[in-house]
Amino acid sequence: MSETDILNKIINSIANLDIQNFPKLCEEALNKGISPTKVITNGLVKGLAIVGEKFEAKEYFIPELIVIGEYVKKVMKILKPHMKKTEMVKIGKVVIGTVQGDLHDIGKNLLKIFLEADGFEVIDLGNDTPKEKFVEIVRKEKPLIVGMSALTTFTMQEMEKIIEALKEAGFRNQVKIIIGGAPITKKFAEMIGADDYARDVIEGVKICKRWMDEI
Ligand code: B12
Repeated sequence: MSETDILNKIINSIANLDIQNFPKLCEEALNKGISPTKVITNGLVKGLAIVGEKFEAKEYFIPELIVIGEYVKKVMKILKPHMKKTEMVKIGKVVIGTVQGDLHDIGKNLLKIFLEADGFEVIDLGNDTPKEKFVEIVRKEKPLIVGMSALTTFTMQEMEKIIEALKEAGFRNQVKIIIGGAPITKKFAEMIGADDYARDVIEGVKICKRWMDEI
């Protein structure tokens, strides 16, 4: 089987919720020398996009989405040990979290894996994270970067509240803020005073690394 064949099989197995087959396919991909990054970006993420389309087309419903969320966690466990860890001392501390009221954490969990693989120390606040928690952890851990994720139009406004809370606590100038998630745009990031936005985790990690070089 060629690389494209395996990646297509991975995409289809996620899109069709063919859970049993997936771990085997991942291992097959890794054995063939396909990098875990490729398995995630050219396989997993593309499959998830189809799941999203099927949900929108009312082909899948909430129970399927819950299954897929759990499923992705298992898959990450298989792939994570294969991701190249930067051997150097940690290059910087990043606090990440999905904002309050939002339970979507697949994208945020991917961000964590990719940041860690590139040498960042990541403090993950999980999902449904209140602004007070962001402030508390920034005070305690003094990260260089704060990353926020929101997947719905009714939770994205929380990001602005978190930025305001960080300002009020006097930390805004001590951290760079990056935001992401399906409804987020560059314009929205500018509007609420975030430092940047990324369409995907690969771009997000690139931005974080660039910031580290600038510091
Ligand atoms: C899976 C899913 C769920 C699962 C989540 C499981 C989990 N553990 O995360 C469950 C079942 C819990 C769920 C619940 C709900 N969901 Co839902 N869900 C989805 C779905 C199908 C996929 C989301 C996903 O994980 N995508 C895959 C990941 C990889 O993509 P991603 O998160 O966007 O991340 C990528 C980028 O955005 C970026 N990124 C993300 N975050 C960040 C952060 C930073 C800093 C950076 C740099 C990058 C970055 O990197 C990733 C790729 O590289 C979407 C559909 C869609 N098209 O997005 C709907 C969707 C987001 N859900 C939606 C809705 C409405 C709901 C519910 C309200 C449903 C309901 N009626 O109860 C609840 C809300 C619960 C809540 N309070 O949050 C709507 C939101 C619509 C809107 N108005 O905003 C969507 C768009 C579906 C739809 N079209 O109706 N959902």
